[in-house]
Amino acid sequence: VSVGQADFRLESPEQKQARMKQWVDDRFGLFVHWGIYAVPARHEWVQNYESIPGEVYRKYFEHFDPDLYDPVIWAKEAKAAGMKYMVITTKHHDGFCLWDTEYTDFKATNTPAARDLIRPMVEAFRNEGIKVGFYYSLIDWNHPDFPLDKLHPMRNNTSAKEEVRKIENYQHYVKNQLTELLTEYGQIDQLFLDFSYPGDNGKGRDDWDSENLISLIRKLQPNIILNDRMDLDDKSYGWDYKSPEQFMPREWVSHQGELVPWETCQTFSGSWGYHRDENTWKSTNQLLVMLIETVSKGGNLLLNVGPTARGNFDDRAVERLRGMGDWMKYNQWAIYACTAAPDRFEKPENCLLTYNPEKNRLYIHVLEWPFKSLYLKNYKGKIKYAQLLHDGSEVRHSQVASHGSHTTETGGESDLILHIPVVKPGTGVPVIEIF
Ligand code: H79
Repeated sequence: VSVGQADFRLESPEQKQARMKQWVDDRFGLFVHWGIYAVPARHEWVQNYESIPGEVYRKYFEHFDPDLYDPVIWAKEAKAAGMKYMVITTKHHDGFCLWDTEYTDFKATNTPAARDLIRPMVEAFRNEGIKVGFYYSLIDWNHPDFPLDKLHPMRNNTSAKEEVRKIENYQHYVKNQLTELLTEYGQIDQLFLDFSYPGDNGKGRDDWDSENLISLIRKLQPNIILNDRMDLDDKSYGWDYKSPEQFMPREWVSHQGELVPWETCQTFSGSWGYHRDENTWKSTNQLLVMLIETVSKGGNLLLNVGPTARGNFDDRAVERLRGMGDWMKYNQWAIYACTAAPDRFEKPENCLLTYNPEKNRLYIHVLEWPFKSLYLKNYKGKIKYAQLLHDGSEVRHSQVASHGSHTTETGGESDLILHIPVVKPGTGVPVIEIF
C-alpha cells in the first residue's frame, strides 16, 4: 500500500504510523560502512584525523581492489543474523562514491573494482527479502565547492584556503546525486543523511538547502523513511525518526514531549569503517543485550559491519553476526513487532521486558539467571501461561509462599514466582514468554 504523500506537511499522524509500521516491526537492521577508507583500515575519519590532502588520500582509491566482494554472501549473513533491512554508505565524508554516478570521477567505477558496487548489493539484499536503505554523507571533503569548514581535513592548508568555493554548486551536486540514487535503484526504504553541525564555521539547514532537499527526496520516494540529521528538528515533516549514534537512550526517545520512532546505530568495535587494529570489540552477549534493550525502549537497532578492502566481512564480525543469529533463530518472537512493555508489568530484577501488543504477549529477558525462582512483583492475575522460548517448555508459576513452610519467601499477595530450571538454558539470554 502506498500511504506516502509528496507534501509531508499534509500527512496525518495515522498516515505516518502506517508508513513506518513495517520498519518499526522489523527492529533489526544491518549498517554497512564500505569505502576506500577500508584500505588504510584505521577509521573512516582517517582523512580528517590525519589531515590527509586529497592527492595523498588518492593512493587508497588506486589500491581499492575488492576481489572477494560478493554481496550475496553479505545478504545471507545479514539474513541469518535476523536482520530485516540494511543501510549502505553510498558516499561517506571523504566523498568517495560506491555507485557509478555521473557527477564525479571519484567513484568505484574508476578504481580497480571498475564497476558500480551498489547495484549488485541492492539486488542481493532484495533477493534475500531484506529491505534496502541508503546512507549519504552531506559532508564531502572531496568536492571542490565544499567549504573548508571546521571539520574539513584541509582547513589549515594555506593554499587550499585561497580556492573559491561556492556552496550553491555543492547543493546542486547533492540534489543530482540523490536523484540518481532515488530513481535508478528501485524502491529505497530508508535514507540516512549524515550530518549537521550548525553554528560557527559549521553546517546546517541553509548550507544543505534542507527544505528543498527534503521536498525532492519525498517527491522521488514518497514512502522513504528519513533520519533527523538535516537540521530540521522543529519541522514535523522534516524527519521520520531520531538517530542516536553509539548511544543507548535511558528510555523511549521523545521530541517535544511525544514518544517518537527511533533507531540507534551501533558498532562492533567503535569505528564504522573496517579498522584492523581496534581491540574494543563487544561480545556477542553484549550485542544481544543491546538489541533487547533497544527494543525494550521502543527502538530499532542498526548494527554496523565495516567490510574489508578485499570486499568481505572479517572473522570477528562474522562470528558475532552468527552468534546473534543463533539466538534470533529461537528468540526472534521477542524482538520482531515488539516494543516496550505496558506499565502494568514491572521489570523483574536483572531482566529486560519486551512486548508484542498484537499478540498480547510479554517477554522476560533474563540477563542474570537467578537460582530456581524468578520473582514477579504485582503479577497476580496477569499470567495465564509461561514458557521458555528456546525450547517451548512450560515454566510453572505460583503465588509467593504457597508451597510449604520450608521456604522463607517474602513478598506481597499480588506477587508471583516463576519456577525456573537451576541451570541456565539455551544460548545467550534466556527468554520467558508470558501469555
Ligand atoms: O558514518 C558514521 C560516522 O563516521 C559518522 N556517523 C556514523 C553513522 C559520524 N562520526 N562522528 N559523527 C558522526 C559525529 C561527529 C562527531 C564530532 Fe568530532 C565531534 C565531530 C567533531 C567533534 C569526532 C571527534 C570527529 C572529530 C572529532
